[in-house]
Amino acid sequence: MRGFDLSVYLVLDPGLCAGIGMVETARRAVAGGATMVQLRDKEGGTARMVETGRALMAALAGTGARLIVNDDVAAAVAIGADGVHVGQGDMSAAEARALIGAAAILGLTVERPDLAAEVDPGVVDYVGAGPVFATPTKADHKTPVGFGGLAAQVVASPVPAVAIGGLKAQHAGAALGTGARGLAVVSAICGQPDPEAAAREIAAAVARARRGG
Ligand code: TZP
Ligand code: MG
Repeated sequence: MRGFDLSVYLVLDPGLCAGIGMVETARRAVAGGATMVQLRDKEGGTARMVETGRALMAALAGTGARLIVNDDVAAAVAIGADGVHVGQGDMSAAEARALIGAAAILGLTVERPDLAAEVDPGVVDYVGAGPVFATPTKADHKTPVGFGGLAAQVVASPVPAVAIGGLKAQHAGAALGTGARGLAVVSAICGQPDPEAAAREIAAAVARARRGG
């Protein structure tokens, strides 16, 4: 499997990134220290995903940041993305793994400790755990679990976890204190006046948290 670093995981949203666009947002965020980028476009359809995804691959080439595609495995394959992220209501992790191959990175959303405990580490590479806080970014998100609930999911998971849901740089200490490896964010970077600075602030907070302070 390709190596990956969950420290600063940017989830793109076409609406929130509308100003400078998803590709430019990702480029600037990675310049600021984002380590992973997820293309998440619920309305665009596969053709738009593939077009944007190819532009993202070009923008991220040589940076070391990984490109993950949300839900659309066919798009991920067409893009040649580094991996795929599926949720509980999507294609099963086993099915996604069969389609993307052994070398790709596979992420799975877990929303409860029992779902985290069911994860097969031979199939799934990382989990997205949360939502920590309520967020307007995802209208249908599950009941927020707070850092206590996050910890329960992280501890139950046999694979590394990235925390998600309303997170900002100031939450890095609490999130990493649960054992999570990083912060997944949308609005803390997308639509910010300076996405590079926003990513840099989160990266610095994660690095500080990892040092224990
Ligand atoms: N999954 C759970 S919460 C969420 C997703 C995709 C959205 C997080 O967005 P934000 O703006 O970082 O709160
Ligand atoms: Mg999904």
